[in-house]
Amino acid sequence: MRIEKKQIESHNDKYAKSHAKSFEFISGVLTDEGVNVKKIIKELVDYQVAIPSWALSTGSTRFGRFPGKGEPVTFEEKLDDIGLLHAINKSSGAVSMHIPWDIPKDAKKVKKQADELDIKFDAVNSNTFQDQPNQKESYKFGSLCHTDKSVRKQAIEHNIEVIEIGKIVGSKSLTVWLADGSGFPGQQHFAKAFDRTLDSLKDIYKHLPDDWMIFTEHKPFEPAFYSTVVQDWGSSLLLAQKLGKKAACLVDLGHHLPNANIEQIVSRLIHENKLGGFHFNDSKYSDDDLTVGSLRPYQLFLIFNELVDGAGKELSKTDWGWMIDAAHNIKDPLEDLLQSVEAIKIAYTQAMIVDRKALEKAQDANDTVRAQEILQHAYRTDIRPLLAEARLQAGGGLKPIELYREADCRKILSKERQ
Ligand code: PSV
Ligand code: MN
Repeated sequence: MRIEKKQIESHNDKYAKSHAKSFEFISGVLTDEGVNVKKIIKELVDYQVAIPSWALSTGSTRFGRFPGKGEPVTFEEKLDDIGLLHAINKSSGAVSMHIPWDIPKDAKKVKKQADELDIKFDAVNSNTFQDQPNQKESYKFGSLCHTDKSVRKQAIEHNIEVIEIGKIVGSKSLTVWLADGSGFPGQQHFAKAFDRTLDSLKDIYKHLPDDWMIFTEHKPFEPAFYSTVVQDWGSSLLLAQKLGKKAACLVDLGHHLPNANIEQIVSRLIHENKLGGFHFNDSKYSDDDLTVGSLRPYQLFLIFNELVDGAGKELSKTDWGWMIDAAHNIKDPLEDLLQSVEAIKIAYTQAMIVDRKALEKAQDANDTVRAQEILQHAYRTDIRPLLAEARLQAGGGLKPIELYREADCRKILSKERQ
């Protein structure tokens, strides 16, 4: 399904008056505060968030799956869904592929389809956490860390194949998340498992094109419930430092033990020039993979506050990767993704309006109260009309979820994919 320009325009006409009123109001307020509204709008038009190909259909818990209607099956259909999202919000112009879940039948053809939909290829993800049919060796006891050389070799070759597919579609980074670890004390020698992982990654690194990055993604537990080889940002940083300048760390917001100060981790990685990218999601317990910003929007804002501070330029101009990694068990996945992208851009915009000079002054003077006031003032400012204005200027819809529903997208997709 493709949404027509006319549909978007008539949707925008309906809300034009109320949008103009709220946009004018907040622009005036921010301008008075010294914010360059035009610059922010331009950045909001440029800043894109990659949609994971694996999040376009209903996910599952281990207790069941309740699939929705009209969900994509082939990678081509998944791309079409991202194209639909991007037409609506003009902010989802990238896809993150997971191999072999997404081996495109014809990579060149898929690249053409993506170009037509104005979609770029963000990081490609390898998968050595599951055995595939006809696979020679099993990953039951790990992949890149495995004690058996032939298993490691198979996992290395898989990553190299993923790079090759990524090269055809124009991707520039490889994300490696490993389930490698152990289920019980004594099962695995921590140091040896780490060394084997590093050696395997070194082999993959050798095949990385010069303009590519490899991202190591940490996670404290699951599926390994006693130890995980790359369990935290410390191990991830060690690997990235030992691999070289084409390696950096990927931060998945759900991959931290409860109450971890993620914004401080982000700051530290930026400081060491080792931040690679993000997997955005939200959670109450651990890796819940919920809609971004649905539970801890203030934390998300604080993370973006560090990003804006550390980048020293527009985030769209950095080479950091911006991806969502979520699962949708209850909601329509496309509506959920529209909400996630919106939440990311809200947090980013709030971070852009922080009075950074005043914050620095307050920090230097140990004025804790002032510092908190400055951050919370930005966080509590309703900047949503700026996002709507950016979408309007880019040719998207003023109210993404409303537009998606008005255009009956899910019903049409269900009919098309019966
Ligand atoms: C693992 O939990 C993870 O966050 C990795 O990024 C995987 O690639 C992804 O989820 C799979 O859904
Ligand atoms: Mn992830």
